[in-house]
Amino acid sequence: MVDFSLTDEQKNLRELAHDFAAREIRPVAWELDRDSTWPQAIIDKAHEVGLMNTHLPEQYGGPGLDYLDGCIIEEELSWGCSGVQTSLGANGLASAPVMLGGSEDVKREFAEELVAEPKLASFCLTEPDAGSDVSGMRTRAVRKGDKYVINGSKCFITNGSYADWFVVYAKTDPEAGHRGISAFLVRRDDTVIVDKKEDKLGQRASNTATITFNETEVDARYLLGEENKGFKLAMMVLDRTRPGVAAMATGIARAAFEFACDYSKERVQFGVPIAMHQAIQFMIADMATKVHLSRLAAWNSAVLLDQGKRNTLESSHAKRFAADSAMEVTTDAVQVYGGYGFIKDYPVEKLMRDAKIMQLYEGTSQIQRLVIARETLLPRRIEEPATATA
Ligand code: COS
Repeated sequence: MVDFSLTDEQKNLRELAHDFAAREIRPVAWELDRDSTWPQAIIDKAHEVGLMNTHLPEQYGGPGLDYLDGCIIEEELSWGCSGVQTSLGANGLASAPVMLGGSEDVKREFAEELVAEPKLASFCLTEPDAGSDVSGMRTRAVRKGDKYVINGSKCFITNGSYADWFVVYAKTDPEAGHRGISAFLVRRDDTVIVDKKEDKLGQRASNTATITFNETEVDARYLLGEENKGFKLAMMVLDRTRPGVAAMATGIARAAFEFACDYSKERVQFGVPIAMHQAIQFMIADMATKVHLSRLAAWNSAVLLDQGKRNTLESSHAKRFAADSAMEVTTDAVQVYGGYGFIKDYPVEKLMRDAKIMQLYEGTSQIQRLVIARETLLPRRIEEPATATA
């Protein structure tokens, strides 16, 4: 039976996340955006109330929430501010490859630390010359005895300046293309250098940095999954995190839609509130449809994961549609506000700037179309390693 109604537990979770967003995030969101301020106080509180590390399994001390629960939380927190949610949620992206490929001891060590304290972890895949083309990466990991030595630079790393742990993808067999990449869990030490904090268009409350690994030594037990199987691990991670990005995009779009509805009922032109004009009503109607369908697509791609099914196609549908919709809805919200929409005293221009990254990170909208086209035209059976538990 197909049933989109939430359980009482899920409704409570949504209420908890919404109250947190309304009380702790919304009131400071525009100020954090203006000054590009790191939201440490919010991170500490979110950790305290259990809104971080939600996918970490109960056996390692985590809350053990499922992917649909994650989407519900991510939409609400992004409704508050998606820059803050990106800071809160990046541990989910970094912990996915650990839960998929780490040994029992490594999973426990990593998860227990994140649960005990508001520590942060970053996912280091992208490089200056290897964005969409993951296998073009140049970072090298060379085995020396019971260690690997990593050299290279990663860019656009969320929480990079503050992370205690990094999941780093590196070439272990440079001649083998995507079959020569491995993933490692790396603790911050003085060989891990933060080169640059980016000054961004949107999501200015999140930290995005370039990180260089300079002769960084990693214990071989921190190899995640098998050597040279890191590309597949990265793809499996993105299948698991793209539903959450779609939910975040839904949260941004919903915020813009609500602002536009309220404003259209207040703003009077030609003697009536502009909501009385059909030109505005049709924009509001399209915005409502896009928010609704984005949420359904995000939930559908998450539920498949919760059922233990592969969701590559559905997560790309959801990420692509919700990201593009967030861009369209926020742009239309600015339009509903007219000239005021373009001014920073009004709330919607921030949302339009924030929405842009949804079409870029965790795979651009073009990469999602590539995946959708391949899954549609040439569907292939992908064997996932037996270690897959997350
Ligand atoms: N799950 C498991 N395995 C997968 C997979 C998935 N979703 N998608 C691909 N694979 C496997 C393939 O089966 C293939 O395996 P074999 O080595 O056994 O042949 C291998 O991975 C390579 O796949 P493919 O040929 O499709 O790789 P491409 O180099 O063409 O890259 C894209 C595919 C473009 C889809 C991929 O590189 C990608 O997603 N890029 C975007 C990266 C991204 O999102 N970056 C954002 C930074 S993270 S915040």
